[in-house]
Amino acid sequence: GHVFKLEDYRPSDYLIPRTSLDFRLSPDATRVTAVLTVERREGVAASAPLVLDGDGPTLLGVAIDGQLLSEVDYQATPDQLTIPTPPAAQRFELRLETEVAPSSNEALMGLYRSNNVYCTQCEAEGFRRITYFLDRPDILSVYTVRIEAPHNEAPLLLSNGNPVESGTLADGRHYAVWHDPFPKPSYLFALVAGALGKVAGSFTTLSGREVELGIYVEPGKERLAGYAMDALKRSMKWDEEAFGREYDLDVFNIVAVSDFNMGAMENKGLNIFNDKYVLADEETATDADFANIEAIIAHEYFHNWTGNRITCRDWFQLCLKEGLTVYRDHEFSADQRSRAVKRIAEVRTLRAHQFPEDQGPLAHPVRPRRYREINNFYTATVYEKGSEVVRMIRTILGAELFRAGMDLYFERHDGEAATIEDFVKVFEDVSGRDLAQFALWYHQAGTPNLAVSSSYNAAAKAFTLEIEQSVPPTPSESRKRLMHIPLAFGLVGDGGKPVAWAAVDGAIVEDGVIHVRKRRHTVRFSGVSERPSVSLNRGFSAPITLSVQQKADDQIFLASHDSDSFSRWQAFNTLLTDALIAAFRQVLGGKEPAFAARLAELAGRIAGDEALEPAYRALALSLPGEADIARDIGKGIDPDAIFAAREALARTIAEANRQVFSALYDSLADKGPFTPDAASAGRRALRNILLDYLSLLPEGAALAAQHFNAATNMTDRTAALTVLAHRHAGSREAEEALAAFEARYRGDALVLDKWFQIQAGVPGRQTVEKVRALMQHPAFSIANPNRVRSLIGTFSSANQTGFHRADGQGYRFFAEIVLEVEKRNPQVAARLATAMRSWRSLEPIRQDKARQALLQIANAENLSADLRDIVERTLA
Ligand code: HT7
Ligand code: ZN
Repeated sequence: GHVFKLEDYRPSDYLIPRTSLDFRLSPDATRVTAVLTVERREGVAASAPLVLDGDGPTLLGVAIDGQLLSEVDYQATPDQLTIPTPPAAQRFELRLETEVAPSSNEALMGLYRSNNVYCTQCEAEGFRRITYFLDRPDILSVYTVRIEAPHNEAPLLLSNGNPVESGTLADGRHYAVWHDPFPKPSYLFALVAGALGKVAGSFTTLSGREVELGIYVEPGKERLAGYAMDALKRSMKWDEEAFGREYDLDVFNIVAVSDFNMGAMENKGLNIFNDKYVLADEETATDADFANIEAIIAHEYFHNWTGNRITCRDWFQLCLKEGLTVYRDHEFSADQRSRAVKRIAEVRTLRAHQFPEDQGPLAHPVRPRRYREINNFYTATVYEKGSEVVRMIRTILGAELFRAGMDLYFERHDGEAATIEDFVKVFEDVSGRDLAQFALWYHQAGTPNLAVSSSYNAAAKAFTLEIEQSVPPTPSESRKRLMHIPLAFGLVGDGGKPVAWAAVDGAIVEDGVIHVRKRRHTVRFSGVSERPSVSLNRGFSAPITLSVQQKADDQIFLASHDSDSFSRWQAFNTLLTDALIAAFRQVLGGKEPAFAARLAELAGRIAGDEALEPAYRALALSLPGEADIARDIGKGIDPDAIFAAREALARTIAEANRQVFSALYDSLADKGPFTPDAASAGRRALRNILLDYLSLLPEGAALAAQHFNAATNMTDRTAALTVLAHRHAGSREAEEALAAFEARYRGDALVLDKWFQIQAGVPGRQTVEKVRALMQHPAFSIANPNRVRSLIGTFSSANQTGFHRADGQGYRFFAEIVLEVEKRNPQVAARLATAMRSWRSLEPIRQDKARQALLQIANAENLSADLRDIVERTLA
C-alpha cells in the first residue's frame, strides 16, 4: 500500500469555496447531487488537471458550468475522478451525480443506516464514499445541504449549521435545507434522517445569544438523555469561563446511533454519538458510564473551537485537534469532579493504553511522519499523550501565559487549517521562550525514562539528586535526541511538611519544577537542614517512567504523608507493584508468594482514612491490573504467574483487614435516592472495592450475591456480578446472578453488553469456549461494533489468563474472529488486532503461538489496508 509522508504535503491546486449537496434518500439507492464551486489557486497553471478523491461511489454524471461531460472528458475509477482539462476560467461549477447504498454499508463510513436511521461518518476519509471531492482537511468549504425523503420513513432531516427551509412534496415526501456559514473540511460534514425522539433544551451564551439544543434518540428513550443534556449545558458554560469560547450557530444537535465505529463525532453543529455515550439512568448505566458520557459530550462540544473553527492542515496534524481537545475535556472533568481523583484515573489510562503502544511495535510520535492507513492513527499516543504534551506546555509557561497562548491561537488561526508548528509558535510568542527542544515531544516516539538517585550530606546540609534521562529506541527511530522534561518535585520532611532549601544549582528549578534538558543533571540543594524524602514527577508532570533508587521506607512515608495527592497515590501504587513483581518471581520459582505485613497494614489505614475522599481511597486500594504488572515486568511474561501473584496479594490484604473492611463496607451502604455526582459515585466505588476484597474471604460468594440482590443501581449490580463471575466462577451464586441479569435486561442491547463484557473477562482457560458460545446469543451481532468490543475486545484486551492461554487457543480463536469482523468492518477489525501489540514481551512458548496467529491473519486473502497495516507493523 501507499505510504503517506508528512514531507510530501503540498497545497492542492484547486479550492472548493462552496459546496451544495442534494440527497434523495433511499436505503439501497440514494442519489447525491453535488454542485461544487471550484476555484484554481492563484498561480496554478490553467492546464493543471483536477483530481478528486473517491471511494467507490457510483458515478452517474459529470457536468461543468451546466454542460454534461461525455466520458472522454473525464476518467473515473473507484478512488479517483480526474478532469484532465478543466475550463480555463479561474472559477467554474462542477456538478456530480452519484449513487450510494446506505443499507449495505457495513463499514460504517460514509452514508449508512443504523437501526433504520440514515447517518454519516466522514472522518477521516468517509466523505469520498458519498461523492468525489477534494477530501482533505485543508479544503474548507461553505455547505448548503438539501435532504429529501419519504416523510413516514424519515420525519426528521438534519445536517450541519442552521435550518433554512423545509416543506412537503408530492407522494408523501418532504425536504429540508440546512446552511452552515462556517467554512469546514469535508470530514465535518454530517447528515441524519429517520424517526427519532427529541429532547430539547436551550442555552444562552455569554453575549446573550439563544442556542436551541436538541438530543435525538431512539423513540421511547428520551428520558435517558437528560444527563447528556445537562452535561452539554455545563460544557458550553465551562468553555466560556475557562477558555472564553462561545458557541457560534443558532442550533446545536446531538444524535445517538447504535452502530458506530468510535465514541462520537464532532460534525459542525451536528454531533453524532455512539448511543452508549448518551443514554443513561441509574437502572442501566454505571458511574463510569455517567463519567464517560460527561467527558465525551464535553470533548465533542469543545471540538467546535479546537478542531472545527481551527482545523488540521493534514492528517499528520491530528493531535492538533485531538490532543488539545482531550486536554480540554480532562480539565473540564477535573473542574466538575475531583481534580486529584481525575488525575490518577487519567494516568492509569495513559499507562494502560499509551505506554504499551509507545513501548511496542506500533509506537509512533504524537505527530507521526508516516502512515499507510490514517484510521489506525486515532491512537492513545495521538489522544492521551497529545493531551499530556499540552499539559506540559501549561506547566512550563504557567496558567496565565498558557491562557494567553490559547487566546492568541484562537485569534491567529480562526478559520484556518493549522499545524503543530503554528500551535507551538503561539506559546513561544506569548512567553518569549524557545520551545524547540520541548517540541520533540511531538516528533519523537517512545516513553522517556529518568533514572534518579539521591543523597543527603548532613554535615554539609546538602541534598543532591542525580538525574539521567534516556529515551528507548522505537521502530524507525533508533537514535533519540535529548528531551526537555518538566519534572515537578517536592522535598518532604517530618509529618509531610515541605523542606526548605537556600539555593539550588545543576538545573533550572522554578515553581517546583526541575527542567531536565541534558542527559545528566546533578541537582544540588544547599541549606537543607533535615534529610528529606523526595517526591518526584508530582501530579505526573511528564509522561515518563521513573527508575528511582529509593528505600521502601521512603515510599511508605510518602504513601502516608506526601502533600501532592497524585504522588501519594503513586507511592502506594509503586509499593504494590514492587511487591507484585517480587511475588511473580516467587511464583515462577515454584514458591508461595509472601508479602511484607506493613503493605496490608497501609492498605487498611488508607481504606479507613476519613481525611481522604472515598473515590481516592478506592483508587488506592485497586491493585495494579495484570496488564500493568506485565508492562512493568517487561519481558518473559507468563500471565498465569501474574494472576497468581495478584490474587495472593489481594487475599493477604483482605485477610489482614477483614474487620476494618467489613465495618467500612457496612457503613457505606446506600442511603437516600441515587445521584450520579462524583461524591456519591466515590462512596459506591469504595464500597465496591471493599466487596471485591471481602469476597475472597469465607462466605464471600454469599456476600456478593447479597450485594447483587440488594443493588438499586447498575454500578452496584455490575460490581457484584463481576465479583461473582470472576472470583466465584461456576458457583451457584454466580450462575443465578448471571441468569437474573440476562432475564432482567433482555432486549436492552447496551446493558447486555455489560453482561457480555463480564463473562468475556472471566479469568482462566475455559473462557475462550464461553466467548465462542456467547457469539451465538440472540443479542450478539458481529456487525455491531459495541457488541464486538464488549465480547471480543474484552476477551482479547482485558482477560490476560483467558486470551493468553499457553496452548494458543485464545489467539487462534481471536485470529478467526478478527478476519470475520474484517469482512464487514475493517476499521473495527484493525483496532481489535492491536490487542496483539505486546506479543514480544510474552514468554517464548506463548510468543510462538502469538506469532502464528498474527501470520494467520497476515496471510489471509484480500486483507484490508486497515488490518494489513496493523498486522504488518506488529510483526515487523
Ligand atoms: N474525531 C472523532 C474521530 C472519529 C473517527 C475517526 C475515524 C473513524 C470513525 C470515527 N468516528 C469518530 C472522534 C473524536 O475524537 O472526537
Ligand atoms: Zn476528538
